[in-house]
Amino acid sequence: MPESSKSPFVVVANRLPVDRITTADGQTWRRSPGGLVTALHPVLQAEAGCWIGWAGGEGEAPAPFSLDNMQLSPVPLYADELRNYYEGFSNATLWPLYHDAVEQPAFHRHWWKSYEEVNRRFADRAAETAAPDGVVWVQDYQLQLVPAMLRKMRPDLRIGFFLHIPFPPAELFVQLPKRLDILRGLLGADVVGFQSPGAAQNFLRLTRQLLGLKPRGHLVEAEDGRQVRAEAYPISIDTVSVERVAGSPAVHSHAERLRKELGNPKTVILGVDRLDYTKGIEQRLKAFRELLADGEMSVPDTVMVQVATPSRERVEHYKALRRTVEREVGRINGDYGRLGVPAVHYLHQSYSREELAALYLIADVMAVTPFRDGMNLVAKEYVASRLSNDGALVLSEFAGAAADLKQAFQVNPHDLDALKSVLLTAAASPVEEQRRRIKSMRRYLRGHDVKHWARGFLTALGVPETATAYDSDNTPETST
Ligand code: ADQ
Repeated sequence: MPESSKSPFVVVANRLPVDRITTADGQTWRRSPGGLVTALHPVLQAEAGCWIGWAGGEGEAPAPFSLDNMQLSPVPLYADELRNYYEGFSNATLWPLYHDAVEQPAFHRHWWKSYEEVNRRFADRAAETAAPDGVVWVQDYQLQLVPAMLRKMRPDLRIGFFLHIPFPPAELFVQLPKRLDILRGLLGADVVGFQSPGAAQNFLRLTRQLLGLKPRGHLVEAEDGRQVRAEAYPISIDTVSVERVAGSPAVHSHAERLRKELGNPKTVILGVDRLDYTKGIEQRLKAFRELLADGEMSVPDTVMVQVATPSRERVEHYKALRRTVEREVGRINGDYGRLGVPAVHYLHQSYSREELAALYLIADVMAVTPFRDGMNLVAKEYVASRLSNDGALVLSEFAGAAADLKQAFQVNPHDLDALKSVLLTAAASPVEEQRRRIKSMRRYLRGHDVKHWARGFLTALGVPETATAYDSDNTPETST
């Protein structure tokens, strides 16, 4: 690649922030509506930046292209790599292990080999793409080896890494057969960012325990003598744009229609999660079933809407979870529903931001009860959408979001009785109390949005304030 077309700012993530769409004129790309791209798009634009990632699909990758002034550099993933690197080591080893081993992590040596190979491919691409003395920001657990691999090839770069999921305590992490490679991979970065201070502490403690390093405060000197910063930068949402969607007349009329279709119940309890065993969906359904059985709640006064976004459908744990959740929904509806009036409305589908916003508007109680979650943006989106300041958020203590949303009705989701009782309390909470809680959380989210997050991280990485003090309209657009 000629020097002149290299990028001073490069993002490396497993996925590119685009979706392939088909129009009358053929195939094209559309920016996906995720929070990460919303936060980084202005920096990428201002800095002629490039995003490296997988474009979806199996086999050969499309040629690099640009969209909304971002350079996009697709990396191929082949069928065996999707099985071994992605579904295997990333989603059946690291994902469960990093989430408190809620499900048993599986270890296979050929998964690791593939993880290394794919990480090497991403690192090579970043090394080719980054301009001299540039900044590279690597994202998430699929790419933990990239910082060290890249550092070896390009010692001139400033390298950041952000982990979107929890980082486990030593007792769990030491189970990982390749634990030293992972730690050394991360230590290749100048700044390693986590969702919570506890996760950063877990990491720093492990550098002492497994590598004999001497962390001090947020810093640790790596084996090659560099200072590495490990600290919490809790991610957030694009608050203003969530508010804008929630305030639109079209979303309001959609919400009214939805509520009517549900039979105008007194209380709607909503869950919105990827269909993932970390999210506590089963336990939440069980709590609702017991409340109906106890006569504490009744249909049609109260109904539950559970959106379970399709996810990782080829991984065994996910197939099993889907069966269990759907069996539980069937059981509840069989026992407590009536013709045309189910107790649980279960939706295994993806939705637009507008449709999700309409659901947030009809939710009197939003139940976000993961067993473990890096942050949980759904909780933040719900709060920001409640422009009328009413509504009640039930939030697990084990979501990263619990540290930010302190006025939520917090609960230990492992304690079924506590979960039942907090759902009742939230549903019956006086509107003045709801307003006090929601208002204060909304205020917090205004000051702590996703741009604040990106700015905090990039400032720690030494990217000048001017490059991160951006503001622009981030509405995704379609382009060829
Ligand atoms: P996730 O585990 O995917 O993210 P979450 O933070 O809740 O969890 O983000 C989900 C996003 O997907 C939200 O923005 C939500 O609106 C959207 N979404 C959910 N269901 C949808 C549906 N049916 N249709 C369309 N969109 C849907 C990981 C970590 C989290 C961390 C984030 C960001 O597991 O802990 O908060 O990354 O760092």
